[in-house]
Amino acid sequence: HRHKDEQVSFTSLIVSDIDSYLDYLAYTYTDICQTEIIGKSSQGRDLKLLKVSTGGKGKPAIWIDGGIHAREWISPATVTYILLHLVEFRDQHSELLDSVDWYILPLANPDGYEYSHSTDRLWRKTRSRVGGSRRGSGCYGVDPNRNWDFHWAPGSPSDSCREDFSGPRAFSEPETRAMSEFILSRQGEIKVYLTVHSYSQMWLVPWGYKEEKPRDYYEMYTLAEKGVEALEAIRGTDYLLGTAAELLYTAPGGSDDWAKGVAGIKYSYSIELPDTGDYGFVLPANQIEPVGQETWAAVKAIATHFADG
Ligand code: ING
Ligand code: ZN
Repeated sequence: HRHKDEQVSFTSLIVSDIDSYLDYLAYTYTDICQTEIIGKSSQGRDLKLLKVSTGGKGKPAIWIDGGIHAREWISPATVTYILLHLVEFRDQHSELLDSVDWYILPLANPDGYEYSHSTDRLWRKTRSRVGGSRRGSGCYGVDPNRNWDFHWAPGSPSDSCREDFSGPRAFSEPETRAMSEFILSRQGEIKVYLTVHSYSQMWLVPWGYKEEKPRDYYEMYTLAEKGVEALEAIRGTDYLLGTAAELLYTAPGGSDDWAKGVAGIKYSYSIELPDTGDYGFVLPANQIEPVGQETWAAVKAIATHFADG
């Protein structure tokens, strides 16, 4: 291989920390946990999801993914924290577990995550080879939050070096394709799509690709408000609630827009975890617990809405 350094022929310890924890949960709590490899990354890493369910058919399900962007380390940590509480403290919310199924993918972009640990702390994208010799740019990676097939916007080949390169085509990345295929295979069942990013302390509601709001924006906003209120009640962390276009910028090809626009998941949100910029992406590890705790409170509040019927 010409790009030997980019091939995975070693065990990646950072990624396997999280993978092993999912395996641990699956073999310790066999009655409610099940791992599933929903696909592979460009470099061949597993995309490992944990399903948490007490069984029975026709229950609403909640999807949560973390780590779409490599450098947002607080995201996989928080999603893993949520998983820990959901499973290991199951007795504290048994009614919730009895009425809602969970699909949780803590590490949606394992190649990028590994690369941000080994080589470039602020890497955002995947690690696919998009700017090969034919295209000329020699750059790697696609922004997996611009790559979803809903109002996907092509860039020019010379854009492949950009941090928000949308890819040579929609779903060019095996990571976004695998997630989308899994979600479509559970269409109708998944009632909430949550994707966890950082940073800026915002609860983002579609659309991200344009400034107009969905027809049912008020309902989406009202449920999100319950999540934000529960979150803020823990330690007073301030969150802004609104559309990405309103609070940040318009951006096509995002996963939350696709989940709503294509998969038909009414309640689809992107959560931007702390902080607001002091540490930014390089949030200290001592923030994992408090951020995990408050985010879990928000997720529980959202899930309770479906437990009530
Ligand atoms: N921010 C998101 C990004 O992908 C976003 C914000 C979410 C835009 C959803 C559009 C749709 O740019 C981070 N921090 O990744
Ligand atoms: Zn992000």
